[in-house]
Amino acid sequence: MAEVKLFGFWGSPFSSRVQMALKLKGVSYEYIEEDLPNKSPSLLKYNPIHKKIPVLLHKEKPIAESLVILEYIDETWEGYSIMPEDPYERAMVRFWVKFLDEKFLGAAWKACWGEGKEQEKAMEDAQEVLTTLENELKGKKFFGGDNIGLVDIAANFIAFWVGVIQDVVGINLIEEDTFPTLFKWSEEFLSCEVVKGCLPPKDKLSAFLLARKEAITEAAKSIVYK
Ligand SMILES: N[C@@H](CCC(=O)N[C@@H](CS)C(=O)NCC(=O)O)C(=O)O
Repeated sequence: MAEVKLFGFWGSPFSSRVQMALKLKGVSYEYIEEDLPNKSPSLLKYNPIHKKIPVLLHKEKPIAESLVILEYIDETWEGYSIMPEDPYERAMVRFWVKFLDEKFLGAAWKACWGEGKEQEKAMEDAQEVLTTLENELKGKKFFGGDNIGLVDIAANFIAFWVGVIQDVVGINLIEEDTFPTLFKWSEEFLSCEVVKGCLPPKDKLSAFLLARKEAITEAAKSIVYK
C-alpha cells in the first residue's frame, strides 16, 4: 500500500496545490480521483467535517485543507522548501495565503460567474485584491523570492484558472496592461515544468466549465466573501 495517497479532483486548484508541493519535494504518491457528486466512502471517512478534496493520507493518517496540507508536506519531507526558515517570513507567508483565500477566491468567483450589480461589486473587490498583490510582487520573480514558494502555489488559481474562466465567461479580470507584474509572474510560474505537470488540460477545463455554466452561475449567487 502506498505510504502517501492524495484524494483529489482533476479540475481543482486545491488538488493542484498539493500535487505541486509533493512534486517539488519529490515525494511519490498514489493519486485517487474523486467523483465529487458521488464521493467515495474513503473521502467521507477521511474528511468527515468538510467532505471535500484534497485529502492527503500519510501512513494512514488523513490531513484535509490544502493550505494545512502544504505546510505538513514542507515540514515532513526534506529537500526543496516551500516555506522560509525565518519565523517572521513564515508568518508573512501565512498572512498572504490567508489573504488570498479569504479575499480573492470568493470575489473572483463571483466576478467571473456573478450577474448584475453583485458581479460589478465583486469585480471591483477582486481587482482591489489584485492591485495589492501586484504591489507585493514588484521587484520579485515569485512571491517566494527567486524560487516558487507556498504563496505562489496557493496563487495557482490566479495564474491558471482565472485565465481559463475569463475565456469561458468573456470577462477581463487580469490582463497584461492592467496587472503587468502579476501577468509576468503567471508566465514564469506556468513555465515551470513541475507546475505544468500539475495543471489540468486547458481545453478539458474550458469544456467542463462551459457545460456547467448555468449551474455555476446559480451557485455563485450564494457566495459570501469578507
Ligand atoms: N478550503 C479547501 C477548499 C477545497 C474545495 O473547495 N474542494 C472542492 C473541489 S474544488 C470540493 O471538494 N467540493 C466538494 C463539495 O463541496 O461537495 C481547501 O483549501 O482544501
